[in-house]
Amino acid sequence: MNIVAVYSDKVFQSHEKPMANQQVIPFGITFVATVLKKAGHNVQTLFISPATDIPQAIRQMVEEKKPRMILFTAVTSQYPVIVQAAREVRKIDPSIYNTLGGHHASLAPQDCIAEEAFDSVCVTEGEAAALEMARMLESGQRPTGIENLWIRRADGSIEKNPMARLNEDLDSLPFIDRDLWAPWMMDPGTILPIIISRGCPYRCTYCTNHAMSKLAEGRYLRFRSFENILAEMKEVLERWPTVTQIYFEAETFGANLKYALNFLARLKEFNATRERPIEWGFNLNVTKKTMNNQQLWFAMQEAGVGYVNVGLESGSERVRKDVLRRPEHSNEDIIQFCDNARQHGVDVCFSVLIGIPGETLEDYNETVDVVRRSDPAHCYPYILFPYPGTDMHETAKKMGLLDHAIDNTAERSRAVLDLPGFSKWRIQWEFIMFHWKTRKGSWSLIKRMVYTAKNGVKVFPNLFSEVLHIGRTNSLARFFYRRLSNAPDASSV
Ligand code: B12
Ligand code: SF4
Repeated sequence: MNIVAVYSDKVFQSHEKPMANQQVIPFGITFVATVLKKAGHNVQTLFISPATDIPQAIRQMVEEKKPRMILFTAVTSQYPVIVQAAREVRKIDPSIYNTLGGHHASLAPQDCIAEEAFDSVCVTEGEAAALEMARMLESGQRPTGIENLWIRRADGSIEKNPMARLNEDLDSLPFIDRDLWAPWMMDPGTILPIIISRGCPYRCTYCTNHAMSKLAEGRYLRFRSFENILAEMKEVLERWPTVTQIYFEAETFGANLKYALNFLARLKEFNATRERPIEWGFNLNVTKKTMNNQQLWFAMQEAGVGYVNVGLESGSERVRKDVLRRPEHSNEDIIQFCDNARQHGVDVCFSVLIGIPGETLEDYNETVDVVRRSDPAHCYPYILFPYPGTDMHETAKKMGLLDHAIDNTAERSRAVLDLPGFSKWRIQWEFIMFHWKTRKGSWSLIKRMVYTAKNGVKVFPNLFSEVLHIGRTNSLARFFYRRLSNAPDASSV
């Protein structure tokens, strides 16, 4: 059966090849598409960006690929785009079966199934549900009685099926089929991500994990075995021998320290067999288990870990503990963590939230101070966006911050909440001025200016994408950008 998987994003690299590299492959829908392909279906993809003429792209896709079923996925901010695409499909051929999955669908299924352009909505994991849907459609039946699915019946009523247990054996899943996105990708052979786990043991209020963990029975935090990951690594490196970096996607690598230490020892062995060692990257939380753990730092150095992504989120200990429910640590711990990383040759890349409900300008100034004192190699500021289904969304609602519709066109770079102690305009200003303030004394004036201008442009994602497009297609612009900012790549956002 012909099936098309549709994914959208607010940023594009160039009009012809909107996806930068494998780092932006959406794992969720790709797992679903891969199991369908392995079951013998003809699965193709469509990527939608702000440069896409949606009616025209959908018409062309329907005419050329003749799908019987379309898989849609969306984060909250992309949902309106995906709805528009699904409605276009309906207009052209109402017999095509539209199904939606992903985090927004899982956490707001009642809203999504109310949208008539979708025939069904998948809550949490979708591999088994999609296989069953495709089997029924292929045999001429209307999908019904499938676990994890909310299905619109012919009479318009909604069938809410029970939830399946989470898949606790991640090794049972196939390796994602990365070639599915090849037609849209600019640079598949430089850096690639490998997903090594699902779930997270923490319950941060602004993240979807605490909400997702309540939806289905079964162990929420699951890891793949190293053997299984190694087999995927070998396969992808054979396919793209030019790859120099592998990013292991796990919510937090240090969640299971025994697993992490064994993993690093195996990576060291792996790199020892290679002429050109691979640089590794992970997500890592600052916790009592990780921050001063010399065994862990030494193991990372030996394995060739180049960088770790760390969620600082706020420099206010009160905001971290009482508002964000972050794993507990002090600001001094973070500074020590960064020192440890430097000593072991590991770059730290912070992410920081600005405009958190309950945050004041004074709290935010503490963030600036902690970033300055920690001096991480990279630091990305994001403006908080409250996702439906999360505790943070409830807090924002109770504070009366969501009484108006919120703008989702520039998620995380455009201020959406007007806080009592931190106005919307001030949040926006601080986002733009982030590098200017935090890198005073550590970066050159010109580099601070380039990064400040870059954050200013990010407030307008279409403009930002057009700048990326010029940077990608014009070698002079690319040269100057690199010289001025000392940035690894124009695509790094
Ligand atoms: C890797 C990752 C990325 C990658 C890949 C993007 C992607 N869409 O996968 C990158 C770096 C590009 C990225 C970017 C962004 N991300 Co992100 N990302 C993640 C992360 C850490 C892992 C996602 C993942 O692979 N999970 C594992 C897979 C297997 O699970 P899954 O995605 O849930 O998929 C399963 C089911 O949902 C379902 N399913 C999914 N799609 C479909 C479709 C159909 C038809 C069916 C039947 C089933 C189905 O089946 C899948 C397999 O079982 C999650 C956090 C998390 N807990 O998952 C955040 C997360 C998904 N990201 C998030 C956000 C907000 C973003 C950005 C908007 C950030 C930004 N401002 O730039 C962008 C949006 C990109 C986009 N256009 O979607 C939020 C979404 C919250 C929300 N409710 O909207 C999350 C949940 C993190 C958070 N803060 O809570 N992200
Ligand atoms: S540690 Fe990270 S992934 Fe885990 S719940 Fe907190 S924000 Fe989400």
